[in-house]
Amino acid sequence: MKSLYALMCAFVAAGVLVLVAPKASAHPAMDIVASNWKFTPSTIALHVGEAQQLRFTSSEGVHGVKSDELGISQTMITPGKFSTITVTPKKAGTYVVHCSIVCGAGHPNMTLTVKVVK
Ligand SMILES: [Cu+2]
Repeated sequence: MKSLYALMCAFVAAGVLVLVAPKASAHPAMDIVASNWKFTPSTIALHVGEAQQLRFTSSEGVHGVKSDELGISQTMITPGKFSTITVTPKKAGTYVVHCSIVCGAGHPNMTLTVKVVK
């Protein structure tokens, strides 16, 4: 069951990569590293209406991100790979994005804070 879920996540992540990869961003890509059990950096700032490419990778364990509010579909983050997504925030505010894949003891507290400013 667990491996089926991982496989589904892989397909979803691959689909996301194909869909967003060709889009250009006005800002340089931002690198975010997931590990057990945190995102580094743990807080990022984005601008309303401006596309930003986020490149996720993992230094330890399999993690994920997903945010309906920010338009981030389920994206798996695995060691040795980059998962690149483009986010264009619609509304200012502070969004707390939880790791979207159960990854162990620290999973419930594993968050990425996204501050969207005008
Ligand atoms: Cu997790």
